[in-house]
Formats: sequence, C-alpha cells, structure tokens
Amino acid sequence: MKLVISIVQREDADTLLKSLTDAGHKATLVSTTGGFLREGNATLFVGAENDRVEEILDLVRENCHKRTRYLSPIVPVTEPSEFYIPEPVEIEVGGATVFVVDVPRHERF
Ligand code: 2BA
Repeated sequence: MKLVISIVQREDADTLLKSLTDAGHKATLVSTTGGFLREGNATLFVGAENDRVEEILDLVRENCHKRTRYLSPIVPVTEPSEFYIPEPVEIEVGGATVFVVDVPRHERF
C-alpha cells in the first residue's frame, strides 16, 4: 500500500478531491501553508493499493495547473528606501508537489 501526499494550490483542491472520490479513491483534504510564500495551499492524502498509484498521479496531473505569482521583495535595510524601487519577482507555482510513501501497515478501527 502507498500514501500519496499531494501539495496543490487551493484553486485546484476541490476539483481534484471530487475527481479522486468520483474515481473511487478515499481522500483527505487538509488546509496547509507553504513555507516560502506563506500563502494557503492544500494537501491531499490518498491511501491506495500500489496498482492504483499511477491513476491517482494522472488525476493530480490533469487537475493541477501552474500559475504565476508576483512577489514584492522587501527593501533591504542597507538601502535608502527613497532610491530603491523593488521590482516584483515572478514565481511559477504548481501544478503539484507529490510524495509517494510506502505504508507498512494500515488499520481502520
Ligand atoms: P511554498 O513554499 O509557498 O512555495 C511556493 C513556490 O515558491 C514554489 O512552488 C516555488 O516555485 C517557489 N519557491 C519555493 N521555495 C523557493 C526558494 N527557496 N527560492 C525561490 N523560489 C521558491 P512549488 O515548487 O510548486 O511548491 C508549492 C508548494 O509545495 C510550496 O509552497 C510548499 O508548500 C510545497 N512544497 C514544495 N516542495 C516541497 C518540499 N520539498 N517539501 C515540502 N513541501 C514542499
């Protein structure tokens, strides 16, 4: 058995969750926060038999899109702020960051 952990953008989370459950997968959606942007994202946990992992990865691929975010850099303390006009920095986020982890034991009580 495997646990597929997918970190996705919030905008994609609900459609991905629906696609997974429609295909018969059991999934848990958790609200999370990315360490770099400090923005909300979403993490889906899907426990599945090994032979269904590729199907799950296909659904993640189909439902999660790359998006561009712009970050305004913080003015360095060494720069006189009236001469420093920070340019927004472009960052591409997503589609998804996925970890596939072995599950040595799974119980439901
Ligand atoms: P964040 O940490 O908020 O990162 C958002 C996006 O910022 C990343 O998109 C990447 O494009 C960029 N980024 C992250 N760290 C950076 C850095 N040190 N310098 C420059 N740009 C940086 P994604 O790669 O698509 O990641 C989306 C989210 O997935 C991340 O949100 C984080 O929550 C999670 N993630 C990505 N890689 C991870 C990892 N190795 N372990 C745990 N979580 C991860």
